[in-house]
Amino acid sequence: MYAQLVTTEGGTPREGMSDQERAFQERIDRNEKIEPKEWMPEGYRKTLIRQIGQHAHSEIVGQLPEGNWIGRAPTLERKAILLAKVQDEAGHGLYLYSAAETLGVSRDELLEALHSGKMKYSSIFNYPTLTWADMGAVGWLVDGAAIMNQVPLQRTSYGPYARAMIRICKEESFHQRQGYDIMMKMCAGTPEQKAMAQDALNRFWYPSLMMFGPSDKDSVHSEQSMAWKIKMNTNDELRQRFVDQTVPQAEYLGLTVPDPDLRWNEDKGGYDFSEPDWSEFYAVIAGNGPCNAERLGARVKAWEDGAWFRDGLMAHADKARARRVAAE
Ligand code: BYC
Repeated sequence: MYAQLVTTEGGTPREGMSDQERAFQERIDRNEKIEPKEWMPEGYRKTLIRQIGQHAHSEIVGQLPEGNWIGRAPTLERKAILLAKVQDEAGHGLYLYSAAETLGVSRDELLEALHSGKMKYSSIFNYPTLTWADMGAVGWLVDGAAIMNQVPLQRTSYGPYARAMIRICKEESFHQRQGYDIMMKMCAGTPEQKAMAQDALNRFWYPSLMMFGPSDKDSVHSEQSMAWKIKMNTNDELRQRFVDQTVPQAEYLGLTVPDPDLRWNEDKGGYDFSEPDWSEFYAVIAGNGPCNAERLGARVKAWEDGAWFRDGLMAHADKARARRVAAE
């Protein structure tokens, strides 16, 4: 069932389009939003299910590396802020699963695909969070990269996805600021605290660059997804924007971006920088990153531990339905 839903078709050349497909593409070109019950090409629907589903999974798996620090936050205030952020990620997952459901896939099917490894989630969450400074780096860099990718998605062509993104982006900017605030505090602290902040930047820099996906020449889906306005920018465009925005922030903190080849390029009006190690990226998305097994194991356990609760809800819903039918 799931394979049928997510296998992305290899693109829709305009010249081979049916009248219906051409009319659809013209709506996209006019920036009209596509709504759930309207006709859409099968490939468009499947690409959206893949992307929105992966995005939803990233939100709920993304709770784990930070959830790891709630019990060890250094102050009550930091604990309350981190708790709120991690709860927000659960909310983002719910908006996105709901948006995916409007395309005809159930939440259970999506979760089953996550748990069986058929569906991906963002590579970044397969890296460990080793120190409190990692909470700063994750908020600053990971949420910063997420915002860079997600702000343009507020204009994506599928209505429910675009609308979910508006609220998510508002919350993500709070997340990014709380991360940067942790980094500022640590960089203004003792030499040991500043060294922890530098170490966190060193470990999270390249994995954050990988969040934008492979370089454009290797991106499988970008061309078709951009024609359908499911994606608004290429992976490399967003990665460049992220580097240009983040390097001055690192300088303000007095930290060094771990890239000896990082240089401002006057001609292009942006930084030249080293590419991530793409073999590491492909290993991580194939399931062989440092924490893949742990992350997936935690999600599967949460699903199994919650079975009694789902059963209870269903039993209640069945009883309520039976009472309604009896009363009619
Ligand atoms: N991780 O053709 P491409 C967050 C896969 S975190 C894993 O360029 P596409 C958050 C890709 O799926 C961010 N897999 O793909 C922050 C494809 O494989 P399949 C979540 C990746 O889809 C803080 C293959 O590589 N955000 O929100 O056009 C706390 C070829 O790539 C990754 C979103 O999901 C990766 N980094 O472009 C909590 C945003 N990159 O599927 C949560 C929406 C690529 O063919 N998604 N792959 O097997 C997107 O914008 C796009 O899906 C991507 C990839 C830019 C990520």
